[in-house]
Amino acid sequence: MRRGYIFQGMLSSDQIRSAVDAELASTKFIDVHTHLFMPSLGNLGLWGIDELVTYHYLEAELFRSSPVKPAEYFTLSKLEKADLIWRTLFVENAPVSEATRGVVSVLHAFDLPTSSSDLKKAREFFASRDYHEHIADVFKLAGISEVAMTNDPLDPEEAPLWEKGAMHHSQFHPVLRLDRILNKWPDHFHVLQSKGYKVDSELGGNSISEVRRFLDVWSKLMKPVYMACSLPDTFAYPENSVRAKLLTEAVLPVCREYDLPLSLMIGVRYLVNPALQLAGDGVGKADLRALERLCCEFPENRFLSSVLSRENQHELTVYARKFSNLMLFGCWWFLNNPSVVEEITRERLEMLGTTFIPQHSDARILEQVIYKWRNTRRTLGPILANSYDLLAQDGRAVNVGDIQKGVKRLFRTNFEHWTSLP
Ligand code: HDL
Ligand code: ZN
Repeated sequence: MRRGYIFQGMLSSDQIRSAVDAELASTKFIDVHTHLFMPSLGNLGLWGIDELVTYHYLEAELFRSSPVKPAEYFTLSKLEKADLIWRTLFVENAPVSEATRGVVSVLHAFDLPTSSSDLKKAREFFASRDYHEHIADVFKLAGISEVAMTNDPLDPEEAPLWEKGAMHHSQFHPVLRLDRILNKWPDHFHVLQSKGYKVDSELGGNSISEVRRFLDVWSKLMKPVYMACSLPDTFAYPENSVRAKLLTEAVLPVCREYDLPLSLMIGVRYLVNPALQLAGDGVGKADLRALERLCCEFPENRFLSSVLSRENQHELTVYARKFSNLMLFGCWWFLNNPSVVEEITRERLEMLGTTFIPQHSDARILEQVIYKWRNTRRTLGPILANSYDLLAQDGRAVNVGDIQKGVKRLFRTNFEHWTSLP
């Protein structure tokens, strides 16, 4: 997109805001954490109106406005679920929550009716789309050049696709996801055994070297840009546990060997309401001394981190000042709402300058990147402009180049350098 402004030299306050908005609009961002899938992973990639409307964020909101019980809801077909959610959250009620308004934003982006009584026209539109062209259109509307995926080597549906040689895609960066290994070893070590890895539940014998061999095989197969794991609010380190042993003796050494960051996403209280299934997770304040100790004891490893509790954000930002091998990213999940994004981003700019990654979409459905990045630009524009405005007020002239470099660092080069992206 051409930059619609030509400002020379020192910028006034109004020009700073215009320049920030223009740079945010014209810079193609890297989306550093999503649950999207490259086209060669087939039906794992979710897209279209029925997936958008049955997003687990909306399922949680449905049960607050409908008499339907979760057990009954989950027996419905995808179309029946979408019809129920559309009627309840979009017709009977104005869609004013972040997640409901996001669906409206996607429909509007494709010039589709946003207040229909049903999903007929939207279904016809998405059914008419060519998937590959649609991906290109969606990325363009979202203003992103590429996304990082979430790829689970122990997912029974996904793993065989990689083993059969799923074709890589330059706009979809693989991420080796470790939850089943680090958090659910007792439930999954037998899968490694079935693939010929000599491991056991207590990590006896050659288990650690065999897990490293497993990670080596998958690092070669997937070519991930980083490894990742979500962790509970109770995550502790140091700790005499299988997780701590796997993390320090297998995962971190392989990350060093392949020069990969490890992303630690901390603070989930899994299935606080199991009846809601994927929508059933909650949030808990974590003890970030675990992250502190890992950053301190493993200075050769690079860490990415996003934590889920608002109450952990200030100390996380302070930790980023203490450890230059720690890169913060995003306003994750329950934090991805303007009221919280504003607070988190302001304190990060104040304490870290532009040395962090402000946001990721966490998109599960392709078209969500459209509204999640539109919201990010809308929320962060005034906040970023304020930082440059204060600089000008305090005596340092601000020019367009400053803003261009700052926006690029926040939304592209911090991640590129951290992950050694080509
Ligand atoms: O663990 C994660 O990556 C989380 O983002 C979960 O997938 C969560 O369910 C989610 O979708 N958050 O937005
Ligand atoms: Zn996620």
